[in-house]
Amino acid sequence: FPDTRLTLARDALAGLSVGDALGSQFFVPGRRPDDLAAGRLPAPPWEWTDDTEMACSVVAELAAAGRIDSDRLALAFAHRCEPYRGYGPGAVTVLRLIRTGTPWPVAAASAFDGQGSCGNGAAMRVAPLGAWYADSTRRAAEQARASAEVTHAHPEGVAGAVAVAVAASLAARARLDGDRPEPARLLTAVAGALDPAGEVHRGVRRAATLLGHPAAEVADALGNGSRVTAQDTVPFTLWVAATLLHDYPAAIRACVEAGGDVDTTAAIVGGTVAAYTGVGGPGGVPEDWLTAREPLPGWVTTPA
Ligand code: R7I
Ligand code: MG
Ligand code: MG
Repeated sequence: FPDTRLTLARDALAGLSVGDALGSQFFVPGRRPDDLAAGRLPAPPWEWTDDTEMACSVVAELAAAGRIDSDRLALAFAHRCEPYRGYGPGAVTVLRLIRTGTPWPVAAASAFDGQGSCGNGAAMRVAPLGAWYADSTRRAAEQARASAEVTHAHPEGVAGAVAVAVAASLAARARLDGDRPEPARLLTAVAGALDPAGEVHRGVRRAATLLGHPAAEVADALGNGSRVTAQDTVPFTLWVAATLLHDYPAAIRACVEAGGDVDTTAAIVGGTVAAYTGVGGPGGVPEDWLTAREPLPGWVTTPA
């Protein structure tokens, strides 16, 4: 199983990074979502952002240690952070504190006047971790929590990460089993892993009632990430992933058309869907999209 874990996580990372890099192209003024629908791709290279940089650290940590060691992950996030990659304002501060010696629990708890961050940054980087734990949604949820808490102390920020990791775990498991999971069952299983008092939980439950509705209406109802929080991002992304789990390009187009925090919705959806479809092949991450994406850092493609 160890080689399988790495393959699944790498495929999810490919889908996440292509989603992030292509999605962020639509922040450029004048880029129109219908160009993508018509098959007109932005000119390469598509540069990836903080979503990919942090996901690479998660995968590198899993490959090196076989699990999440929060202390090591905090240092990896802090030291590998290239500030121009578009990090959220809370994340910039938390990572600077960690870099200058503040223990991560103190740094993460200090964000947003002591509430901790409920940004979508813990969810955006976690799909490959879910794919790594294709054999256990329980383990995926527990390790997602450990990976989230390093920067996101707010319970909704953590819940967003748990939700995405459980979805990616189920997606990868379905791929191994040759199954095609029912969207409703997938969303119900994700909701079952979350605190029923939380907003992310409520959003995922609501997503399950909107299956079959037009994506634009669903984005309107659930949020498209424009507030950059887990609550406003994760329910819609899991609706897209559940609905289009077999079709990576269509899933990414749905994110681009919905607008909002497109690099991050496409990163979450891309990572989760690619855990199921893989790269190349029918419905998978297209090879020419992968080539157009800026190469990933050497430390994740060829680990020591
Ligand atoms: O969560 P985080 O790493 O941001 C990730 C996003 C993605 O879109 C990336 O592509 C990148 O662009 O940034 O960074 P944070 O700064 O911790 O959180 C992001 C945003 O969530 C903040 O700027 C706030 O708008 C919002 N937010 C909160 N608002 C009110 N109260 C996060 N926590 C709070 C809060 O407690
Ligand atoms: Mg980003
Ligand atoms: Mg973003």
